[in-house]
Amino acid sequence: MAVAALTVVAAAAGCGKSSSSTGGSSGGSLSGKTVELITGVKSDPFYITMTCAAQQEAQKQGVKFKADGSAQWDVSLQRPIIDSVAATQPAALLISPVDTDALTPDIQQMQGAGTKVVLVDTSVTDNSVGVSRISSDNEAGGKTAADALAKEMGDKGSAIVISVKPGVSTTDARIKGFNDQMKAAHPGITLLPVQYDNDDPAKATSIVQSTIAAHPDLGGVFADNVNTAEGVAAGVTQAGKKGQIKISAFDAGPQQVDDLKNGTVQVLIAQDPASIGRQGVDQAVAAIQGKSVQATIGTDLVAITSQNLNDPSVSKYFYKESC
Ligand code: T6T
Repeated sequence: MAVAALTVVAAAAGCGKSSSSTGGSSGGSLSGKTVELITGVKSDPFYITMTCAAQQEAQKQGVKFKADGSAQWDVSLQRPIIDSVAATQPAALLISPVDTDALTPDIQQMQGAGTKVVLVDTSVTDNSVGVSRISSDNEAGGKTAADALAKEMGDKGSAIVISVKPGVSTTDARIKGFNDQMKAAHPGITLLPVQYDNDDPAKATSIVQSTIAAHPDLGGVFADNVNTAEGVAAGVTQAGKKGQIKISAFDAGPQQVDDLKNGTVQVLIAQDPASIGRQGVDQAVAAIQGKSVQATIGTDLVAITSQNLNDPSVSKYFYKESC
């Protein structure tokens, strides 16, 4: 598949589906109302980019804004943040839950107390949670990553997916999209079992090294998010396999973009976290005012390679490390 086509396919996935419902009955003015954002991991450039845009939008809309997130991708670290935010009874909560089920009761309790909940990026399986859900089409992104990686691998050799943890809506969908597409369209590639790194780059590096030792025909890795991709790139480089073992990765953090520029990584599937944050605030504000909200919103995905990374319409998707 040509690079230009890749970009179009992935961007088309961002069209998403949307439907409307009413934001509830609390209604009224925005004066003194607070919108809180709780992200998956505070230091992750994806979430920093989302937070910066949400903060700007909140200012524009005239609501107070606060943001927090845990130091690591961990239910036991995110739960106390949710519970302490619940005690302040914000008008709205934007949240990226780090698990599809474990935090549902905590979020539901806030929702029951009147806070308008908007799920940003990740979601939960219980459909009664949240007035709106905003994310990339992660399954479509995984499919695009599979086609790009298979092309780089010449449709042969072994490939592995390295992901964060099971039970994360976004990364689970990426794995599904990737594996389904590999099986359907690239039968020459042997898919190894998925491995998980707990969002720890050092663990991703060691998984790559042990996989290379166990499978000398390893030709490609799909790295499922920012930290995983950073660790995978380091592992491939340290093994002396830069450029030989191909990498397709989700996201476009600063280190990932450097790794694309220096030839360690071949394709990045960038999301649009700024749009997720901005639209999250807009939906929260609509819900606070009792106006109509969109139940689901899909945001853009763009495939970035060495051939298009200098194009401003592509580089605008690079993530930030500060506002
Ligand atoms: O890939 C993003 C996000 O979409 C995912 O839910 C968790 O990881 C990231 O934050 C990137 O590290």
